[in-house]
Amino acid sequence: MSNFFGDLAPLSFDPEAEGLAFRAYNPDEVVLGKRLEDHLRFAIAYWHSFAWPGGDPFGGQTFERPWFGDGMDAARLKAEVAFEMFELLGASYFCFHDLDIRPEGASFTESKRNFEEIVAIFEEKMETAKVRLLWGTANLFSHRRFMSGAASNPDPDVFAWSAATVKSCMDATHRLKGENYVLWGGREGYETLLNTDLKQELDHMGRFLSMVVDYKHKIGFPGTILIEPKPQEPTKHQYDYDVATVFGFLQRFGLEKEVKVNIEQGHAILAGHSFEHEIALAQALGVFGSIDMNRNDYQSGWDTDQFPNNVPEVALAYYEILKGGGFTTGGTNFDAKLRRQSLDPEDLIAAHAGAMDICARGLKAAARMLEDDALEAPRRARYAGWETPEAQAMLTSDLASISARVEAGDVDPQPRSGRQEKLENIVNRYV
Ligand code: XLS
Ligand code: NI
Ligand code: NI
Repeated sequence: MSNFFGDLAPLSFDPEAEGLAFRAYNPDEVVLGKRLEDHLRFAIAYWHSFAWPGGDPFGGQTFERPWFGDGMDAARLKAEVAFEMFELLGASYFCFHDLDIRPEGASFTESKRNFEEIVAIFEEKMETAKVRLLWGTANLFSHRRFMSGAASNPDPDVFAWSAATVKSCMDATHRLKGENYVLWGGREGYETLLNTDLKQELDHMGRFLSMVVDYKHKIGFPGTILIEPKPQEPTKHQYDYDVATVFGFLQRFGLEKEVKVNIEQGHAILAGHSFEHEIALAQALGVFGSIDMNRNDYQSGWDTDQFPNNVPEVALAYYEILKGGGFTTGGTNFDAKLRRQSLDPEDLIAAHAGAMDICARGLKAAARMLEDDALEAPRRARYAGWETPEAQAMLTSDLASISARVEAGDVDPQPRSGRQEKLENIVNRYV
């Protein structure tokens, strides 16, 4: 026991509790025939909760954690505390990058040895712990070697280093029975076109991803490979800009059946979309995988990674997820960090507990909207004209025959209300 969280007891569902508890998230509550926990599939992000020191562009570390330091002892203590927090929160899953869990070694081999030692600790803890691995990933953006990208780096040695790193992270994810493997192309993009061969970089990224997919099949990893779109930050322009861009990229390399997307709320906002737009589009294109649940400050132009705190917004996101049949291998990963003044160990617990409650409320509202056909009935009515035989026949005919019908006077468009305000009122009855 690390005693980092003092005498805090595991949280339970208790809407009347004085202290820390779940007020809306009852994991065993059955919604649409499934336990809430199995719908939401909550995951804790190792990087934000245990590795992030609380810095911002103008200030350094604010958190003082007993495990901050470079050695393996620090990494072991960090793992200890992480699993304690997973237990306190009853977390279903966690997610990590290689760099979050191990110190950087003097060589690739030493880094890999450090990494594998901690992975072995995770494996042992997971034999008795409830928590499972939602996804693993590689940090191919923090170290200076990645300053010009990973798979898109002009230096083939960085491409090679990245490939070796992803291999080791996929091996670890497979070993820990992870349900997905994520690629977020942190620095896959450019700062200036003046020094960038955009076509070559995209081709290399396509080749790299094909190798990842081949390796998945080679080792028999049953999980899903996910790409996490983001439009900019850290680079000025990122190649995996949004869901539509990623889908075009996947199609170009014939990978649209092999790879799905992990959609993050804050990244959707940065791309000028809503979260629900990105989810709905991924569902429509057959590539919806998982979500990084957070919230972006609407006044800041960067990825603020705050814990979700807005039921109506979250409800619309889960609405699109449930409408598409819910998560399969994906889940709700809290890619969210405390504000840098939130120093207390309890702040970490409160942040997650509050976020889990918000998500539970959002998902339950979404489920009720679906059950009542509250939005789908008017949506179907809006498209009902397409159910007639003449309308269907038009889709397999041609411009000339359609034109003949119009010229014969058989067609008479009548504008109809889109009823947006009425629909918004309906949503507000649920949230
Ligand atoms: C950063 C990304 C990152 C990914 C994992 O903006 O959200 O945290 O989720 O590499
Ligand atoms: Ni993310
Ligand atoms: Ni992010």
